Amino acid sequence: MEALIDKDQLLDELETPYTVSPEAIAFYRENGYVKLKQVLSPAVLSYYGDIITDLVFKLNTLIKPMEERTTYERAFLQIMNLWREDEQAREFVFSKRLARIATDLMGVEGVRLYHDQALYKEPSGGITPWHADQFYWPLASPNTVTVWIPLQETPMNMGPLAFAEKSQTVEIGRDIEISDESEQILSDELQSKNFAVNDTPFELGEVSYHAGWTFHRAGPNVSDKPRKVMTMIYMDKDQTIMTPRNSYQRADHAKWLDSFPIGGKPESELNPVLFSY
Ligand SMILES: O=C(O)CCC(=O)C(=O)O
Repeated sequence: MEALIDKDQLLDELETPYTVSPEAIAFYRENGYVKLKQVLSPAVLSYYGDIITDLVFKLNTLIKPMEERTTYERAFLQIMNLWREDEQAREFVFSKRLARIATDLMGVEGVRLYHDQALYKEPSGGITPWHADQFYWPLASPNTVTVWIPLQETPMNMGPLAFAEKSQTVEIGRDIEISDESEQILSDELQSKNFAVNDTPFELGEVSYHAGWTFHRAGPNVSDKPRKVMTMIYMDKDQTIMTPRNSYQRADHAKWLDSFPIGGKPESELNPVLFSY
């Protein structure tokens, strides 16, 4: 007999605070990322994971065979702002538990959503090349953070997310988009500067938070199952929009910030405050 799902209990979990230890906060601020265990229960991951997976396969338009894809296209199926598509996806994305952790790690008063995205690395999917996310965002301060939520246990053969520790503080490669070139240049740079890399599996329920300027990558998925991941990108609620520096930032300004005025806060309905003290 199938177990009955207590929806109120799932919703309650998404709202309930998770205590981030002072050590975890210090680790995040020093290293530009942190991995936290037992943030979400198997029940929440299974219930919302199914909803997210259905949306990914319904909305995905990338159906070319792997051999015909670019490196970026081989890395994952990327479906954005699921919260605008489905009421239950919105419940997950609007989790106060997850937004509060982002707030505590950055040490700000509250956070807004930049956007969410599901990142599904298919079986035989390739590497995610080294990159830093904030290259893509026209946001003035470095107070941005992404929560990376694997919807299943993620051993090394599925391509867990890996981080170059303390790399958020160095101004290398900040003008490089995700590509074979970024993988080559950044792995050489990061190695020559002796950055330690954390490349470890994720348990079920474990999530990571990484800062917008922290360099990260992921290996290929050589397993026979998709590596299903949901992410939310948060920004300090007092973040401001800056003049876009490249074509990606111009596109993001229109798409994710509703072209709100440069110099002001991103206060459009696309960027709700998800947690505030
Ligand atoms: O999931 C991946 O492979 C890459 C994730 C990533 O780059 C991100 O969430 O910023």
